[in-house]
Amino acid sequence: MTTTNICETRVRRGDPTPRRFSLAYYVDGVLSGDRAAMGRTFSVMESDLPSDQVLAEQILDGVLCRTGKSRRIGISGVPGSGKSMFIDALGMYLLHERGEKVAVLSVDPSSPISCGSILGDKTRMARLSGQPSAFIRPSPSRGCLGGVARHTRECVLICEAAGYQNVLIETVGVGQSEMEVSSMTDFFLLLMIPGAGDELQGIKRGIIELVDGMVINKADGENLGAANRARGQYESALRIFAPNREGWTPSVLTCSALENRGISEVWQMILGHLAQKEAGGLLQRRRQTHALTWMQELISSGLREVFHNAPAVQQRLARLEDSVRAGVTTPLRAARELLEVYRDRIPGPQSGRPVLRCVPTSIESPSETK
Ligand SMILES: Nc1nc2c(ncn2[C@@H]2O[C@H](COP(=O)(O)OP(=O)(O)OP(=O)(O)O)[C@@H](O)[C@H]2O)c(=O)[nH]1
Ligand SMILES: [Mg+2]
Repeated sequence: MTTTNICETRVRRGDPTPRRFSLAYYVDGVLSGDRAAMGRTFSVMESDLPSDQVLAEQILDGVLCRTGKSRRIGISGVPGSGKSMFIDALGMYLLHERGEKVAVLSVDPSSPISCGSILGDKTRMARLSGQPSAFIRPSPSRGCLGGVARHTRECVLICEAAGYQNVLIETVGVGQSEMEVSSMTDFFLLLMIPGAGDELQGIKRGIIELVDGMVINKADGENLGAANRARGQYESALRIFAPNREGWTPSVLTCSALENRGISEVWQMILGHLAQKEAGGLLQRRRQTHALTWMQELISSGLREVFHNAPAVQQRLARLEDSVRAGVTTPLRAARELLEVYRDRIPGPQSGRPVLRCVPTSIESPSETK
């Protein structure tokens, strides 16, 4: 990549000023698997700047024809179950035993307040992070619902376009994030640990129903017996809670990420599941559903943003919130008023012109109804 490709836009958002390159730099860089270009592309994807959002869309358009060919694997489990170490072991297996490239999108349990990203995961993937055919991107979860980074889906496409055959997504085990990760992956793997009680370790039934496969990690040393007992228990639980989903009953395996045992068996289970789904056309349908879910989510979040930015809404929102907090107005009425004031001020097919239908209440000032 020559410096002549470098442009052009320097976008300001306080300090430090993010440096931006030409669209061709990002597209060509991603398609050629240039790691620096990939990292920069992720920064564009994760940026809140409107100009970056336009650029991100253009980059995705530019690489779209090379996406969709990877295996997308979600890996979840209670904190400390060994997800990072398991990914480290699985990644090394894929690299060295199968000669395939691995991208890891790691969603850190970062604080919603600091919006920071802890560096722990790279150190817990010590072997993989040093490999030229592995790409690890810990993403700040930014405190968004469920903790899954907002732009993980875009990042998956970037990794695919860059030629990574396997994209592994580690998620924090906090309920909603499992739903999100399962809605963007071909296979959802749940990691458990032995000896944490006979029950399902606080894993909710809803999550069990998402599971395509389960692995009892840390099946080593004195944990071995407990791991095998847990395996039997989880097999029974899955037969009850997730029987024969899409023609597949999730298996339960044991492994030790620490000792590198059972990793290839887990991968064979994943491949078996994917092959079965592909043959029946289910994989394609699952991805189509995921793409539509993504579109719907973008529409929802876009509408929410437009709604909250509307001056008419902003004029009323704080007062109505106070009123709801004080118990003077019901959330139902407050939401209806805000939606009405928003809808009626936007010229649309029904209204044709902005009309205010909302009846002023005691909590509104006269100026708000103008
Ligand atoms: N004995 C044993 N310990 C393991 C194994 N895998 C991971 N550990 C240990 O378990 C601890 C947690 O491992 P991580 O890989 O960080 O777990 P995690 O699920 O990614 O943790 P969070 O990202 O914080 O939720 C570490 O101390 C690991 O050394 C294993 O197979 N056997
Ligand atoms: Mg981890």
